[in-house]
Amino acid sequence: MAQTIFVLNGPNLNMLGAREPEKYGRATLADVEKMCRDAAKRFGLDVVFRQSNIEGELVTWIQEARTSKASGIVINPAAYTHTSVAILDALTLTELPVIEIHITNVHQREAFRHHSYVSKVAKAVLAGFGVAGYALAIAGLAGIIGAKEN
Ligand code: CA2
Repeated sequence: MAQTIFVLNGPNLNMLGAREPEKYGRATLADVEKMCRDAAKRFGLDVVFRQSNIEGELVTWIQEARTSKASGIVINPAAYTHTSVAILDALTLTELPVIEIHITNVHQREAFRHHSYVSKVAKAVLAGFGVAGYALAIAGLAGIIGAKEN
């Protein structure tokens, strides 16, 4: 049976492609979902791809990743990266491998974006590759969970 990974996206990422293309690029979230599905398919992985503007909904989905026996999580927590102990706690409790991804290089931006709660639990962090980082994150997670490229 194929392994499943969750790709979770935090607040405002539904605006991708519609605002600030100089910062976030022109791809929409639907384009990112397709990229993720294509990247995962190379490794024989199924994808649950979701976005929410609500912190608690992201916490519930992180818990669902564990109860549904997913193999790992790729997450762009967006602004909750810098504020959410609840998301950190949920990710810690899943005991699943977590890859944190940011479209922009958060370390070149405002000081409040330099700290990430999620990095405390993430196996790896990607930032600054644009939306291509999602495919890189999936390839990295595939290696961690032992999914072979087909
Ligand atoms: O670089 C990233 O991926 C971020 O996670 C994006 C967050 C930001 O708060 C983090 O510090 C870094 C913001 C997501 C907002 O997404 C938009 C997309 C298109 C247009 C406007 C906002």
